[in-house]
Amino acid sequence: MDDGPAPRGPRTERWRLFIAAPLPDWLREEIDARVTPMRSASPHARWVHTANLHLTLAFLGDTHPGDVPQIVDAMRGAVSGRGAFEARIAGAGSFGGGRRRPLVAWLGLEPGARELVDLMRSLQVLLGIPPEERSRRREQVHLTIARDAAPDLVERLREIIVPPLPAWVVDAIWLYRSHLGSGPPRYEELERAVLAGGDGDG
Ligand code: 2AM
Repeated sequence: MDDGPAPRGPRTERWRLFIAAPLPDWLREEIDARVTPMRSASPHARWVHTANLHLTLAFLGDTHPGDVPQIVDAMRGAVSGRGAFEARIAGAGSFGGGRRRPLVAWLGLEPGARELVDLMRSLQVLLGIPPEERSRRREQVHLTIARDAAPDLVERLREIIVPPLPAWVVDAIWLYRSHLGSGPPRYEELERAVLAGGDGDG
């Protein structure tokens, strides 16, 4: 049966959404200062733009804008009863690295990883993400620094976090809309859910 042309207009509008814990400006700048010398040594890697450094908790992908209120409800449910917590960048690692899966180099977190995984799991349940989509990789709390990276870049990342970066307080999670274009993506802050005791201003 011919269903005719697909409906157009607002009903088919999709926003590329994700939920993440942001990093305070001073921390992004500090990471940038330490990573900058690495960029010129590895110009072929795709380096995450400093303004875009974040800790992803859930990637929602193309989503109908009308679903945003439910997503925000899930975020509020996930933070409910949870306090703001301390986090610090610690360790480095990678995903992929095979021919078909280019290496993603990231910095880890300790303390703060356990709390972020708890938040991730709550979000997955409240957002109705099916268990088969809850991969271990996504549960590895990570701050992506570069994609299409060379393997030695992970070693270099371990070196740049000596001396350690200062800790900060994670006090909110944000729903972001990602605008893709020719340059780095632009992340628009849509809504936030504040953890108990936080003001959400980073
Ligand atoms: P990550 O690099 O922190 O793992 C915004 O696009 C964020 O969503 C990215 O930084 C990435 O998180 C995650 N993301 C992007 N595309 C994705 C996909 N197809 N599947 C899962 N996560 C994705």
